[in-house]
Amino acid sequence: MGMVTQSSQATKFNLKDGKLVVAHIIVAFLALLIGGIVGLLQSLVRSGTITLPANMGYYELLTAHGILMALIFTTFFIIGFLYSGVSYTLGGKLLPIINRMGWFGFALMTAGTVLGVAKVLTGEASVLYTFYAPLKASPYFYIGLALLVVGSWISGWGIFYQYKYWKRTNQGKVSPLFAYMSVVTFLMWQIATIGVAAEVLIQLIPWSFGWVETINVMLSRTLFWYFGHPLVYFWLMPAYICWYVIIPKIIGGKIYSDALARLSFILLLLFSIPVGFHHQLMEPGISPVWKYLQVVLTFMVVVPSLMTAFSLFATFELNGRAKGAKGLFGWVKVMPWKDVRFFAPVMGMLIFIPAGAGGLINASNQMNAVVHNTLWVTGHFHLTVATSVALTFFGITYWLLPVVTGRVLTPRLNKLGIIQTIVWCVGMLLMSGAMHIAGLFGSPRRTAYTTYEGHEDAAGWLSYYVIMAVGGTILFIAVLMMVYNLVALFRAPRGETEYPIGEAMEEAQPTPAYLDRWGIWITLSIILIVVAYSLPLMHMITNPAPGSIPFVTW
Ligand code: HEM
Ligand SMILES: [Cu+2]
Repeated sequence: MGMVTQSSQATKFNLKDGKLVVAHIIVAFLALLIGGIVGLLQSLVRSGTITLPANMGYYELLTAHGILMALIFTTFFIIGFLYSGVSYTLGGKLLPIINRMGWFGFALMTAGTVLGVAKVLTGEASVLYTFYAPLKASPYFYIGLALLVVGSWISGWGIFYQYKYWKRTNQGKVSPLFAYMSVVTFLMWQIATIGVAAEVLIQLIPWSFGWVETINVMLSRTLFWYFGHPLVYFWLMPAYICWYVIIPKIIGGKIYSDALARLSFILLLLFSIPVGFHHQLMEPGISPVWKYLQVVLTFMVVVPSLMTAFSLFATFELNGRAKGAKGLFGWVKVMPWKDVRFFAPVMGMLIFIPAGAGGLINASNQMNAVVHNTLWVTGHFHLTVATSVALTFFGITYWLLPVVTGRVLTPRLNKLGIIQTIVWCVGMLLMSGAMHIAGLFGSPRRTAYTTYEGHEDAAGWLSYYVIMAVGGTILFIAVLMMVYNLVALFRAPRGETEYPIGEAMEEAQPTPAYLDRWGIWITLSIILIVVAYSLPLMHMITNPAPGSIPFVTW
């Protein structure tokens, strides 16, 4: 196995596949727009600035926001982005059957989205995006979610199949890094979504139709978080693909090490699934032994995270030095800060440093007891998914949309993109900062405006809620700017934009063949899952607490 060959890479993007990518991006940004409107309303309600009309509940809004942002915006964008890179790097076009699978997956996901969101907006599913039992939504809400998951499976299978086809027709060659990472991402997704599919199909749907009377609540929450933690890595891994593969090309540098990048993705596959209990640390009914084991496995994710940080900064520094930068930090100055394709994802990366530190706090049993279910947690994931991931996705959009539609990013749009990124960061630092602090003072998440009967603790939270509302308003402006920029990208001048795929450094070690031995990695992943989950799951099933009838509390 020698150098990373990208010989089969096309020079021009296949515009037929481009349409599929565009369709995913449009749904993603529609979700961002509607989710943004709802987010703004929430931050205004919480601060007591506005009161909702009597027929609209806070939980209705919060459910819509969580679903549209965390599930719809992310999943559609990710599939569009990964399909674009798979089409471009694996032969220059998707096999016709895979293009059709992509459209079929898209159709199922869109149908599921419309059904699920409709049920939320008609007030039949105010169960939040975690849809915890025993809160009960309309069965059609869960069916919508199931369609979303099944649609994403079909798209994922398309990626596996295109990869397999490429390997067969390019024997002996190292696969393109982008495609490899896409396969790992969807393998992880495939294994993780089995949990939520089981919860929805076996437990929630029969129970909400009334076919069975009660539900095993502990089991349902455990199945949810078996999926819920890897979900956050499903958001993150595509952002890492941009950081590892795209950014080096944009700055005119090289990927530090192809093998290291692949290994870090394998570690993410192994250590993102058997760890869901770190979301259930405060729950009774799970023995501390299993919580302890899963927390240890959680902290293993530090390894691929630091590998990622190391190789990104190595790429930056080596590239800076090649451009003549001197001194310890001289390379910082020669980075292309005025290029939104670099600036937006890099702001995401920088914010990921404090965001990740917050995550270590959340995952630590004792400290989790302090922040659990407070606004701190909401502040945390607005830094991770709503900034690190979202800004990276925005940064991708500024070149991806021109690539797949045969247009070019104009200097004016680039500038608007930079401004949009700055406005997002300012709004988010205010909103998320206030959430973190209010949370440390004990303010609960997921609550509308209340003074708790004039309690003095609650009075102390109010000024932070006002900062949250100001930040939320600024953020909403940034959402509108992003949507404006997206529309402008569709009307940008025609021309050719290169798909920015980085290449590995010449002197890097050759990529070892064992990284492509999927059997080994899937087996290892399953072993870890079995070790971490089988006994506690068996315990929950054989010694269940009394099952719960459904509750509709709104
Ligand atoms: C205009 C931009 C945004 C604003 C103003 C905003 C505001 C808020 C507020 C005020 C809350 C609720 C706090 C509570 O009562 O617990 C919230 C929750 C949430 N937000 Fe955002 N947000 C924005 C963007 C985003 C983005 C881009 C994402 C993800 C990609 C996101 C994901 C979430 C999630 C998952 C929740 C939790 C819902 C729940 O607890 O069930 N938000 N947001
Ligand atoms: Cu987690």
